[in-house]
Amino acid sequence: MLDLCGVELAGPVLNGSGTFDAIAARRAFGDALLERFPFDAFVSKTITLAPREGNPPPRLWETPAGLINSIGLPNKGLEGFLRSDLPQLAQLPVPLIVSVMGFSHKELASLVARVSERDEVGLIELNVSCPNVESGLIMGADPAETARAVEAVRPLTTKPLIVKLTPNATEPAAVARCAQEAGADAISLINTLKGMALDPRGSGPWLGGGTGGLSGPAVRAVALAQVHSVARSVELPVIGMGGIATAAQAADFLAAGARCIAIGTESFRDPGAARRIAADLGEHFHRLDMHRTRSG
Ligand code: RRO
Repeated sequence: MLDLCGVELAGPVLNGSGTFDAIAARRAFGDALLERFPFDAFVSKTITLAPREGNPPPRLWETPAGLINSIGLPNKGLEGFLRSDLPQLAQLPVPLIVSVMGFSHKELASLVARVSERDEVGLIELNVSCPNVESGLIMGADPAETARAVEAVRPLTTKPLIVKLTPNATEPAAVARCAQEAGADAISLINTLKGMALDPRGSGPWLGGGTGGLSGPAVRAVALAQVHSVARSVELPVIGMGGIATAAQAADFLAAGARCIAIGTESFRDPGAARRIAADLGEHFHRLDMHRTRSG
């Protein structure tokens, strides 16, 4: 068993928020999904206070070894989530992490307070790093803004708060330190890197949202460097992700200091990826033991 902020997990493999639709997978695979659930904790797609349609299409662009998305947070809104999604996610056989994003402190406070009332929720992830919002501003790119957001919601819940960092920051470790001082319980990173593709038939943007967020193997080296730096800068547990597609790569993130790892884009290519990676991870533990012995 592994401890994540007082919540027991059977292993270190999570999903990246928004990269595995457990409700649709349950519809497709039935109870077989629950019997062989791929993750040790499940992170919901980010929810907002009001329902959102998301960005206009096209929403995806494939790059060499990566994917740019501009999904734009489509979701049922807080009340719709609590009414229809949460009861279904609560049936999953692993702890539940609900990802929330507010466009203001007031919105974030409502989200955290209401989600926190529900016993089905184990932890709350504050997504301060979505690249696909109309304003173009990423709150988590600024250490002081991040601290203010965490301070605003910390008194509202006793559940562990995970702060999801953006790689689009000058110094992610500085943001992580501010999140820690403001009362965060864990840090997750990376969200996607801001990217763009042009329409091959013209000179305008391909994506309906203009720009998007790059993920997949293309970002893995960036993610690994940031996880390594953040894990050395805070005492909090770190959930590392960014382009992990094999157990050896997952082990790299654990060796870099992550307590848990998350599988994102690889699950779109292979929905069985997380199970494969979890099963193969054991072969790499001797390397992690060596790392822990070396780093004391
Ligand atoms: O919905 C999205 O477009 C989205 C979100 Br909320 C996020 O956090 N990261 C991302 O790449 N896309």
